[in-house]
Amino acid sequence: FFWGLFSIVLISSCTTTTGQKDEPNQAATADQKSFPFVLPKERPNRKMSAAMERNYTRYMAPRPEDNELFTQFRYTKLNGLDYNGGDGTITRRDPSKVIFVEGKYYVWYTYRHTSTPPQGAKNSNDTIPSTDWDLCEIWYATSEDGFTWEEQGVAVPRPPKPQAGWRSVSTTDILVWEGKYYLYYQGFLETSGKRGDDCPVAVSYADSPDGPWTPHNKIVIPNGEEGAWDQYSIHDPYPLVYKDKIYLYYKSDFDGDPRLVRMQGLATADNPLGPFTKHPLNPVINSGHETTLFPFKTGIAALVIKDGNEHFTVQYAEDGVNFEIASIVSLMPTAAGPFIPDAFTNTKDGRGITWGISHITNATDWDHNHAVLLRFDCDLSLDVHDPEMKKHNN
Ligand code: AAL
Repeated sequence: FFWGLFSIVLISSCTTTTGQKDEPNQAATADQKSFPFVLPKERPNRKMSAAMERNYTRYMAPRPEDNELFTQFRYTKLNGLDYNGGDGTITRRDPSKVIFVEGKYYVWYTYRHTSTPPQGAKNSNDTIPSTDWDLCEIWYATSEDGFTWEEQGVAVPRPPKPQAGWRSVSTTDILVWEGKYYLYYQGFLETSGKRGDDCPVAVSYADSPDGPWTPHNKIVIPNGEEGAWDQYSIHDPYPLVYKDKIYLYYKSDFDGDPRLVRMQGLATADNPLGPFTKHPLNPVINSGHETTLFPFKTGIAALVIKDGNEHFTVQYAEDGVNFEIASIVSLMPTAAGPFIPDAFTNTKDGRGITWGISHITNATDWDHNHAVLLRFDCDLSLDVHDPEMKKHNN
């Protein structure tokens, strides 16, 4: 009886739906009508509730399936990287963007191999790390298919004291500019947890992605002046080439003041070694943790991950500066480093991304604290059928 009744209700509601679908909008009677079951792609010419109004104005399309900046993320374990049985002594985290050079993908990341897992700032010393990203080096791996990776070893070691990074170098990202390669990274001058996280950004460069890397030995993005939003740290440097310049986005975090949260800023330059000019409208994104962006159409799209009012959104700025929410998503890749075919081509027609490397962390107890790299796949590309993209899509 129940299923019979249910089918009658279903059939009659479908009939109503079909009936309503083709009806023209009549503003005069709109207020009395219920909203059509089939969501119109264009904003209907009728008075709408705040929620329905927002559905047409806030996102890139009223339905997620029509929104080019909506996706569901999928994850795959990587082959080839050893974690010592997950005992916390080896970590790989905060991967760079992935690049493709002469038949191989490359990724750089924060690497730690210590005799113990992190023990917190108080118990740390020259060999015991305080946090997962303390006492680290920048290592790299290559792959032919994006799933099986061969670790190649160190790219940027810790420089001697007192240079920026003597305590730890971490959270790197890659720029390719005029045929040369640049790795930007956080250079710790003290243990993380004892204000070491107040670190600036340093850079090393090379003629080949396999190195050797020459440290520039100068801070390339300094912390902001006293009282500035980025006074305490410049983290997660993330360079792209846009509008003939280097657009380097970064995170700062207001030193944990509970009234303020992590946000993202922009610094631009004509030369990879600087000087970088911080954008006068900084911060340009009001949320997010690790920094992940890519050229999209004429502008820049951002994965806004983890922190802030607008966490778990994909955002878009037509000018690379004024970001708006394009979609709300779930299960975002943490610290995502996408493969972006046009990251450095100065494109005015960004095509988006389909995969990359991210990390997951076990941060629940100090004894096993470490992070693991994994692959994410997504549909944030305008060209899933483009042969060039397909080649890299596997
Ligand atoms: C990360 C990044 C930066 C922070 C720490 C290590 O995920 O945001 O690199 O400093 O956490």
